[in-house]
Amino acid sequence: MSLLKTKFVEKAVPAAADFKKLLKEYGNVEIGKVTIESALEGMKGIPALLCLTSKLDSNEGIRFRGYSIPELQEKLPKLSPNDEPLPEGLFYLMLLGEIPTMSDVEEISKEWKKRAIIPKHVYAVIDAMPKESAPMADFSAAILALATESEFLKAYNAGVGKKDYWDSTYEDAMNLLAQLPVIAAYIYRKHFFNGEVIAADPSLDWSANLAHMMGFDSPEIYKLFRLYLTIHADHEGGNVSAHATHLVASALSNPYYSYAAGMLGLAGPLHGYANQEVIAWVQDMIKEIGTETPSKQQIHDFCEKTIAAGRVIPGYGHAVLRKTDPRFEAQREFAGKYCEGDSFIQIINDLYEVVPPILGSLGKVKNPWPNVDAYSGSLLMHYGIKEAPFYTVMFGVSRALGVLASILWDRALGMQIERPSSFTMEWFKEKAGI
Ligand code: HAX
Repeated sequence: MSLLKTKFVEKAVPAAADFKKLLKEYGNVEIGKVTIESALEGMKGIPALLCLTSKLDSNEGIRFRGYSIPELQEKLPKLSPNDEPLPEGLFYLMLLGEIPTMSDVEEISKEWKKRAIIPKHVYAVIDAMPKESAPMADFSAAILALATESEFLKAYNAGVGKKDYWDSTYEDAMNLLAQLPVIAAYIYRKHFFNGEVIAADPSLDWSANLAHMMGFDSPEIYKLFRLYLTIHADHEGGNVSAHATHLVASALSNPYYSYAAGMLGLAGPLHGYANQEVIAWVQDMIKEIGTETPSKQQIHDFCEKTIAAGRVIPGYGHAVLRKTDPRFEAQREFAGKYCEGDSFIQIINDLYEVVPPILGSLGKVKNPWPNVDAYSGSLLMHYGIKEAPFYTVMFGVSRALGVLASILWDRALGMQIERPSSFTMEWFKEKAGI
């Protein structure tokens, strides 16, 4: 058994006992109130989920097992002091709650390289998708096609007992994490480079290999991919992709089905698709204004026009955050270091000045500040990855780290099927005293 798996069992066994004790002895303790608004407006704020891997504070932003993004950049193993953290290390941290050593990270890296085997029929499924299908549709279809390999499915069908579900889930999670960059790069090359596939380079880490297989090789772009795949990995349990993965897994669906469900949620414009929309929207702005260097007043007028048309400004606002997203800040810092003089990035920076007062003035937007998606596409564009429809796939590769670590814990703790109650409109009206 690998060190990671051994350590996981060592932690999972006492944690499962704690979980059972909490339920048995304190199950009837009240932990929050539910209002008509919280129930009817997307269940926001209702304390209803357990998430071990990360926690989102509305003002401070995300912390992964207690560590902020700048702390991860300082503490997680890196290939050199000025590099970005290796996401392999973040997976270790999210799974075990401990900062790994470089040798822990190397072990994961080695294991993922060994497991990165894609059965032929998965490529056939991707090839069979029409050229017009969105890369996220190809990605989700490929993940479902991979489920033929599910160790969980095999173990379940062989009659394995509940307490061992985590074991085959672990195998599936590790296999999927190994397979995803290969699949993502294959989809990228199919859509935008006539299907000319580039083989993995065994000397590269997980992130650099994704860049390499997509056709991009430079120390700076490898660094960007390490940052990108780190910051998109997790955003506690209630966001659509994490919650969908957890919900579907709660029905004992295998990790492939569960993660595919999460990806279909990530593909929505109010979630991960926003990273594509930002680019399309800024490109429309450039076209309409007729210059790649619009003034702040011109940007302001275009934003007002978007709002007047009843549309949202993509990349701004958040269901939980109430300040600028630290994932936005991390990318802005990267751009400040490496992308000086880029006119597209200048527009993204100008939007940061222009948009918040406009959204604030509407009086209804709870968070006028930018989220992760406001910046990510512009950085990829800077390095020549101009195909925005692919961006959500990259987000999805990263998000796998968090949601798969989470469903592993769901299995280890023996979590039950999720089944909240729903009520009729009459019931809500009666509660309101109408
Ligand atoms: N532009 C214009 N109006 C906005 C807005 C924006 N960026 N953000 C919120 N609003 C509007 C809402 O549409 C809503 O209007 P109505 O009452 O007329 O329906 C009102 O302000 C209140 O919304 P809210 O409570 O502030 O925000 P929600 O929690 O309902 O929604 C969203 C959060 C992220 C979905 C929202 O801010 C939005 O649509 N943003 C733009 C899309 C986007 O960037 N999505 C990515 C979010 C981060 C993420 O998940 N990344 O993957």
